[in-house]
Amino acid sequence: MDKLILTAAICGAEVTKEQNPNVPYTIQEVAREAESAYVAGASIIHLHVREDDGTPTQNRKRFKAAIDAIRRRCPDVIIQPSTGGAVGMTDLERLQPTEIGEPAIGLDHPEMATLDCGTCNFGGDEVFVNSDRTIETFGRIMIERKVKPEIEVFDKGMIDTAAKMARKGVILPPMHFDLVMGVQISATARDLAFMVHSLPPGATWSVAGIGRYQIPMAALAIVMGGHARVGFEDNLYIAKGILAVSNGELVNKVVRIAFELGRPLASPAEARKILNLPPLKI
Ligand code: KMH
Ligand code: ZN
Repeated sequence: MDKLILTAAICGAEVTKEQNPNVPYTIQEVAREAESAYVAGASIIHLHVREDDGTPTQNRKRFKAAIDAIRRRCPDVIIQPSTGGAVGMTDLERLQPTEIGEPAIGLDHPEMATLDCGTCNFGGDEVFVNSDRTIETFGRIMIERKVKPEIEVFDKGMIDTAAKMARKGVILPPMHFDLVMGVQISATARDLAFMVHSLPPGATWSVAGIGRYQIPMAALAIVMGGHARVGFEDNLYIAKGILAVSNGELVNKVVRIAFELGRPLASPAEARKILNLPPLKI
């Protein structure tokens, strides 16, 4: 079994300071939260950015400022911008973070970015739209820009869509998936096993359990040989009724479980190897 890669989704586009005052909006807050997760053991930061008032944005300058600030505090962490953005954004808006270089680590592109492989209901009237044409366009652009996709899937059909896109040559192997459990497909052990057994051969995977399922899903991934994503984007609580003080606190909880279960943690360099990313030249 590979060492455990922990991703911290530190901010998201939907959660607010009204729900948990520790949700980061400003660049300084984003960098603080990234550092808390990195110090606790996260090797990937899944990144959304906000305006100072909390409005989600995909503005490339705002992403660049956030990435530079994170990089100063976390020299070797893998930064994975979102191309999902927020519900209702256009494809062009969403793609902006793929245009940003990372000169501090000698790259003219981000190492990774998300690639959402289907449309999904987000509650109420909110629909997160990803047509086949969008997925194909994003896949092609990521190949052109040398950005490794983290393929986000919210149900089993999206895994099949990703496999179809791979057959078309717009997603390259080895594929890395993030299985989002508890938005569309239920966050149960049975459904997680079903998702994992539906992955294309050779794929790696992490799980993002939503809300109270975050830590139980991470625990399942630890024993199943997958990887795990935690953080405020998906869950704001460290225990029932108790708000988490930082993303680092959530990462630390999973690190403790992994230690007890005997699964060692991957460093960023080890995560790059597992994900088939080139090593850093710094
Ligand atoms: N905020 C959602 C609309 C991603 O980061 O790629 C999209 C999302 C997925 O969070
Ligand atoms: Zn996201």
